[in-house]
Amino acid sequence: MNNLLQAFAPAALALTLLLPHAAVAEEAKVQKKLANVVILATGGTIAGAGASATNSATYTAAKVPVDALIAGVPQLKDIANVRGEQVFQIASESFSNDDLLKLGKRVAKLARQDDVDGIVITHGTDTLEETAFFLNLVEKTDKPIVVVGSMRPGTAMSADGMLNLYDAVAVAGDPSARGKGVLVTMNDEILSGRDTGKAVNIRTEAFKSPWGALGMVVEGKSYWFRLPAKRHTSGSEFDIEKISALPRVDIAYGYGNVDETAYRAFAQSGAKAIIHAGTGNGSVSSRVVPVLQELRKDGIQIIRSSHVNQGGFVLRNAEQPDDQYDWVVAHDLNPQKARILASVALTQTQDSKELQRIFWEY
Ligand code: DAS
Repeated sequence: MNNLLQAFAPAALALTLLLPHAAVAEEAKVQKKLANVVILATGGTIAGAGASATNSATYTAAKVPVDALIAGVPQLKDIANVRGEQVFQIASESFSNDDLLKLGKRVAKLARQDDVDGIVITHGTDTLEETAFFLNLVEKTDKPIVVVGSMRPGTAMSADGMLNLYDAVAVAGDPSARGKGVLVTMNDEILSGRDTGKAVNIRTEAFKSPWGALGMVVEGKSYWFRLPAKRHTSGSEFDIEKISALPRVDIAYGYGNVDETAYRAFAQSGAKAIIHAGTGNGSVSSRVVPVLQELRKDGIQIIRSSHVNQGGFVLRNAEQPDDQYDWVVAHDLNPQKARILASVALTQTQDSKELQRIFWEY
């Protein structure tokens, strides 16, 4: 018996030495701390439902509740501890300034919690770019905030919402996503909330940035290639906690045969600024220039942007004498993003030179 024991002793010894390590390694794998990610649901196509699997474009948005969205992607529990809140259940074309404030304040409260590592917002794609930019301006946190939508409802063949949501949770729980501003995950890409926009309304590859994606998500792993250059989140001078209302800012579209009607209507409705969504370089029809000069004299801020798709770029005193007229230019921001920035900036200043600084910096 002794010989038997002696023969196995070294192996037994090795086993006793190895087992704890193997067990610990297994234990560690099982116990690998998963990030705590909160999903704030607001509606949109990602929560949409159609009558059949062939209805990829005909469906009703904002039907599926957040817990069903989470249950629809069981793999989420492998990459994060996820819980959901239903903030709204609306199609995003119906978002209001009050909705932006309510959502922004909820995000800020969660971001302050030590048991929250990242936040995902499921959102309709129509105004997703506006909400993402708004949060980018006013959330004083470095924690990842990821806005995500889908172009097809979950009931359709090749629905894109499940993977978009999986990617969003993966990025929101990834420490490497900290400090990169508000992000958007769509179609495997990680886009900047500042400059991404919906460029196509009928394909899953719908969101573009004129300056390129920040990175990619592949099988739940983030790959980064560039960083935002403009001020955002914790580096922003704006704070959602200090904003109780967003001043009215409207957008008037420039086109051939345009006249003063829309601009005057917005002024009479109390707009504090009018975004001129101009042709080309933010150009202004000769029929409209005198009206904008008059409205400026009445105290309304005039901001020239461009409605060209994917990358308008408006410079001061090009096309119009902005210095002489005391107008502001929106730089590379499209009209709907210019509206968001103007509204946030007007909570802090009425000075057109300060507004122009803000448009250069954000
Ligand atoms: N109506 C669109 C919206 O809610 C649907 C979508 O694309 O999400 O923005």
